[in-house]
Amino acid sequence: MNIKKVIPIVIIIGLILIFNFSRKDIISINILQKENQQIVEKDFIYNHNDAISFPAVVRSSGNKPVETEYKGIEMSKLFSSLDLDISQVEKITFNASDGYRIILSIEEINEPNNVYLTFERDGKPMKSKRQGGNGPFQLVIRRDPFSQRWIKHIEDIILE
Ligand SMILES: Nc1nc2c(c(=O)[nH]1)N[C@H]1C(S)=C(S)[C@@H](COP(=O)(O)O)O[C@H]1N2
Ligand SMILES: [Mo]
Repeated sequence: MNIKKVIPIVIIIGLILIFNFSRKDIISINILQKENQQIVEKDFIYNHNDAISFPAVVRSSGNKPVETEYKGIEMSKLFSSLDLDISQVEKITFNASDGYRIILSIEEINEPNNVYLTFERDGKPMKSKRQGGNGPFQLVIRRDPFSQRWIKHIEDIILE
């Protein structure tokens, strides 16, 4: 291959790399209830008045349990701040970008200090799956110590 053929290929590869690294994830969550859809932006969540920090033990496969600090909003408080009427809701489905899904009952969501939508771990915003993190948003169920239902990369929340 001569140099005149190689240069355009190198330029194209370079452009693809630049494009990929500069691409920003759109950070938001979709909340769906019947025919209504609400997009909750990251700024609303990051600056929420009810966000608190709490300790948790993270059990990730292949690793020792680690003590961490999560920051998040109690799910029931997030719903009230969004003016959602959850009086008729029985179950809440969480869908993640990797296809993982969990369903919680409204009773569990309403248990005090249990179910949190988290966005920060050890003082840093959680990274997306593409960037190798658990975020941007992860559910943390404090009374579920084995963390199978701590769904990472939440995309949609469906109220039924
Ligand atoms: N989106 C998503 N969340 C998830 C999972 C998953 O595969 N995808 N696995 C669950 C399980 S079984 C556990 S034990 C914890 C920790 O998973 P990890 O071992 O992949 O870190 O995350 C939970 N949340
Ligand atoms: Mo697991």
